[in-house]
Amino acid sequence: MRAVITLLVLLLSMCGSQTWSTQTDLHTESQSTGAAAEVSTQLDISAELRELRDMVGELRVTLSFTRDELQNTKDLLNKIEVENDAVKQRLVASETEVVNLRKEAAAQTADLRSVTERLAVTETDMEHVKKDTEAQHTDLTTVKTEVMSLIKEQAAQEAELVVLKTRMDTGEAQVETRLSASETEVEKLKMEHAAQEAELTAVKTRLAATETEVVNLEKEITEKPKVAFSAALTAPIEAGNTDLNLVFTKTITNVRQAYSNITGFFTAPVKGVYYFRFTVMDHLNSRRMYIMMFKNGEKVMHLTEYDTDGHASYLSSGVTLQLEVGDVVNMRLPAGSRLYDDSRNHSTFSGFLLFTL
Ligand SMILES: [Ca+2]
Repeated sequence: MRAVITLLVLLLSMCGSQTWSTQTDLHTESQSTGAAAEVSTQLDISAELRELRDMVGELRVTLSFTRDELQNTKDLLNKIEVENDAVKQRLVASETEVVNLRKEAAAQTADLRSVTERLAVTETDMEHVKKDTEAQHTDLTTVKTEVMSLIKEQAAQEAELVVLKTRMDTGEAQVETRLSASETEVEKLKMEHAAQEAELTAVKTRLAATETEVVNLEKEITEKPKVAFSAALTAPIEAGNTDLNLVFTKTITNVRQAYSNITGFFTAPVKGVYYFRFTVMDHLNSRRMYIMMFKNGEKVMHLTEYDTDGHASYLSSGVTLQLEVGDVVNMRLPAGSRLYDDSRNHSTFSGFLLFTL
């Protein structure tokens, strides 16, 4: 703005100076020539006036041009002012930014100090780490030596392992052979075991049957009537003119009391099959010995022996009889016959139940 005003003043002063200088020149020339040449002077003045008018016209054109230029300058100035305001705003923003940057710089400075301090600590730690690393390096060397030793040992162990594997493979082959043989034997034993189990089952079945039979037999024996007797004469006896009913008075055995040592009769207590036997003795010389057995009064047996030497001879026999309850059996001595006995039981009569019917 100041520059524009200065320019205007300069232009005006230039126009004034030209006018002044012209007037001055005119005054000076009029003094020099004097009034002598008044007509020519007036012509010169008119010429000069026209010249001045032309100059004024030129000045006016120049002024108009200057005005336009001034207006352009004003517009430029306004534009510059607008730009200046924008620049100011940017400047304010920049200043604010500068303030912020300063703050950040201060903060960064503080951080830098902190980092520096930490760096110092880190460097100290680094020294320690270096020392530790050196120590570890020494240890590492020791460990490497040990590792080399271990590698050698491992190689030796691997060689030994190969030997052991070979032995193990051989052993496995032998074991497999033996295992196969054992398995075959096991199969054979299993079959034998199965056969034995079957046999055992059969034996158990038979045993059970036998046990049942034993129980039944025991029951039968327990429940079976028990009849048995033996008796002896104890002394010599002789029949007269008639047959003599023999009474074996000395009872040796008499289960169920079916034999009577008073009558000499056996009386069947149950229906069944019985066995009877007898033995009689005498020592005769040229004489017959006789003995008879009767069932319900009917003769069952009649035996005889002719003796000549006077020494002991025996008649002995037995018979199986089927008897009903109440049937009787007894021994008789024919008339004129005799028998001998003493405490030694040379002459006896025995009988027992075989089974019931
Ligand atoms: Ca004899």
